[in-house]
Amino acid sequence: MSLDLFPETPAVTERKEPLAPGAVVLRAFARSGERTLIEALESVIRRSPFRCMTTPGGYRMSVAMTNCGDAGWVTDPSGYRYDALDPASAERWPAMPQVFRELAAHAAAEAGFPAFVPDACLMSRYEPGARLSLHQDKDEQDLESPIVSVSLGLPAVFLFGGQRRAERPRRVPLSHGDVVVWGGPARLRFHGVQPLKPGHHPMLGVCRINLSFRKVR
Ligand code: MD3
Ligand code: FE
Repeated sequence: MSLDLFPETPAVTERKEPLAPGAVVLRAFARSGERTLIEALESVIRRSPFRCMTTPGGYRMSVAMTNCGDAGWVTDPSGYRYDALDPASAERWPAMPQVFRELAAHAAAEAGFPAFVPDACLMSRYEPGARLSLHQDKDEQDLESPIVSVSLGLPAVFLFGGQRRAERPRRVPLSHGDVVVWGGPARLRFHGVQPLKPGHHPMLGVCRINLSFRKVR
């Protein structure tokens, strides 16, 4: 047996942390296969680049977004919706890479949601200062399915609120490779992301990327 003092791939310990009924954090779950995941992400954004969208209230979001899969979440001055076409290209969103689909299904199963087949993946890029204010995700027709979210790059503080906006949110730190599954009674809880702190990530540079997998139709 050899003693490897300097392994090329450091060992990562996956841990399952229940957050609330229906919500579980799978720490470091996306670390194995992270290179393939990032290559797939790069191929999607070559066809549908990140862009800052405008809210119905006329504000430009600080988070830049894009999508892959059969449907993509978009916002513009006329409202929020899921659309089969990327408004920037007038073409369909890039297909959801197989590694994305497999990671989402595997994480959902680990959290007690077998047979999760997402048809949309909203991809969000946070640069230092970018934030997401408290909101609910309820534009999806299928509220029985969970949402699986994958955090990559710089760490962020996730705000996990209650069923009502007024409930004070818990702060949940999320870092590179963490996956969260939100389903059942947690599905409609208010949530957001605190302004991203500056920093540099060895694989993704000066940003955090979140992939959120949904079943919208
Ligand atoms: C918690 N994105 O895109 S992960 C969003 O980290 C969004 O970029 C955050 O909220 C991010 O809408 C959070 C995804 C997420 C999605 C739905 C949820 C977290 C959730 C529903 C209930 C509770
Ligand atoms: Fe959300």
